[in-house]
Amino acid sequence: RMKDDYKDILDFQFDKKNQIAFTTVQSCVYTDHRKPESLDGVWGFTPDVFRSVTRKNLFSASGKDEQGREVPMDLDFSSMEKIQVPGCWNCLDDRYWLYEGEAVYSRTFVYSKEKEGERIILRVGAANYECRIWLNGTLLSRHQGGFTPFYTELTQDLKEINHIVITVNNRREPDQVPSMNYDWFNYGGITRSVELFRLPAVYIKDFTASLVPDGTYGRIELKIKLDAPVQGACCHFKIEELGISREVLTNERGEARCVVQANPQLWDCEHPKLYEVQARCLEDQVKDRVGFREIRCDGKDIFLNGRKIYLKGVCCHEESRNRGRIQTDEERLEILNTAKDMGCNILRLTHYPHSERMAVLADQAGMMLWEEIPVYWALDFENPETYSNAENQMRELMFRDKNRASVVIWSVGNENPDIQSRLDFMKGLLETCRNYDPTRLTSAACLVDVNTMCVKDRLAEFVDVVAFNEYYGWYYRDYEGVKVILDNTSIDKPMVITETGAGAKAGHHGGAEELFTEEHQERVYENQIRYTDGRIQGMFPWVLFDFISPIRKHPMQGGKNSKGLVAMDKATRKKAFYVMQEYYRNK
Ligand code: GCB
Repeated sequence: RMKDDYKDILDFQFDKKNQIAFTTVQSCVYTDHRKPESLDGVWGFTPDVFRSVTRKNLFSASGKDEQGREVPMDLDFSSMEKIQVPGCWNCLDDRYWLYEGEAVYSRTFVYSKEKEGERIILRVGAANYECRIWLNGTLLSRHQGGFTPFYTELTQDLKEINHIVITVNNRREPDQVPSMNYDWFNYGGITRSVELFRLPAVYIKDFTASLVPDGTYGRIELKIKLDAPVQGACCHFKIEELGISREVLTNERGEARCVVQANPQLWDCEHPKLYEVQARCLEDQVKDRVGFREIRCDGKDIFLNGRKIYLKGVCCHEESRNRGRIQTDEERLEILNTAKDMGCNILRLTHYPHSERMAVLADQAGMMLWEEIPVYWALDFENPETYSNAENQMRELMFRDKNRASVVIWSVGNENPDIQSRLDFMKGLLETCRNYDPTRLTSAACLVDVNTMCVKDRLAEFVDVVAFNEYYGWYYRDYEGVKVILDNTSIDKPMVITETGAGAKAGHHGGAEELFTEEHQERVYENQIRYTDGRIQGMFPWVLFDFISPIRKHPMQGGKNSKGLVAMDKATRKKAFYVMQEYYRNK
């Protein structure tokens, strides 16, 4: 036994050494028309506290372990418990509600080749938090970060009948992004779709269509990148509705780019006009529906297509009524409609990337989006691996949503301590955003100094829009605090309040000074409006819907953050909802 235990340790080290870098190795343009084959549905499932399934290689390709014994000995894949993908294991069974650790997913699929040279790429929409993928016994990839998609090429390891094993581990660790402590529920599992793409030998890996942000509203930039450095391939760009048809040859890096004169009807919240944009190159073709708009700041103001705007926002987590992180398009439309009905023009999708479907639907609905990564509260800012993980999550998010006109702000963090390592960390992220995407604004929820009562955060110098969270009337009972902060802060940039609010149990009534009543929440919002109106460029109440949070243990909260303007049923509107509705509708 001693020997076996020792062997386990060696296995584990072996496993560590063989971990594949977590940055996106493969990627491909993901749009509706690519028509992937879905691997969603029922998978085998088992929690694996000791990680024994992967450590002992229970699914080895030869069917034998290193000592020649038959495997699996301790597991029968065909009789595993069943789970739905996408899904959260926490909702599968009460036994798993608080499970944080590794779990194994398994299924088989049939592959039949359609064309010589074709390539098969697997896309996992999101798996929280660390994910490893084995195909027919071979470890192919590893990814960290619970909310962004990643790609793995399967071509080399495919057979006719294939066994795919995916491990997902949602154990919180100090060096992760987010780290140990946060105010939302740590749902585990494969939480978005798993799909297979059948692509030609050389395919279009990246595709961008955007308005050139030069204030003329008359130039569109179109770009593609092939996944191989093929030079001289003809790329045909087309936007039929605008009469645009252009052929460009790829350069030595396999990229083609052009800027065309155009006079598009611009995308905005009232007229969310989208155009079908196509690119064809070699044997591949991509299509997407894209809106063209310009967002920029000048001094203290924010302009959409040259028109000054006020951000009538609200924050929102990604959570369904009873399926954890998993939402349907109907539920997403319900969120967009509730926000629209409140008079909003922007949603802050906190505190991590929500499903790409939300951005697609927001494009169609005419709702601007603020998107962010979970650089939340304290992280291991000194750790270079933590940084590259955060940067990777940011890149994956930008790669995914860069053609969505609705997304106007990339936010790199929320309420992080103002220490030097954090400043360097954030400056790195902001530079990444600007270099990758000059067509959007950057922001972060900066810190308020409650002693000197002003926004005081070195990060403010580096973002386009200075955001801050404040809870005057709730964590600090003095309603006027926010006024004092605005009096004391002088920053020549747009300032927005990215969080403000108060807890209220839906249906609980009482005096306006009684905590957790709808009346108190109502009063908090009335005061917020009173003290901030005309002095800031946008506001995002915290939060549209109540949500589950393990740190909310007051009996009035019952395990939920109850600062929602609407209850968790997503239907019961609290009194404060109507205060914001009246304010936004008239603004
Ligand atoms: C915050 C956090 C948010 C919390 C909120 C609260 O500042 O950014 O994630 O949920 O406060 O309710 O305390």
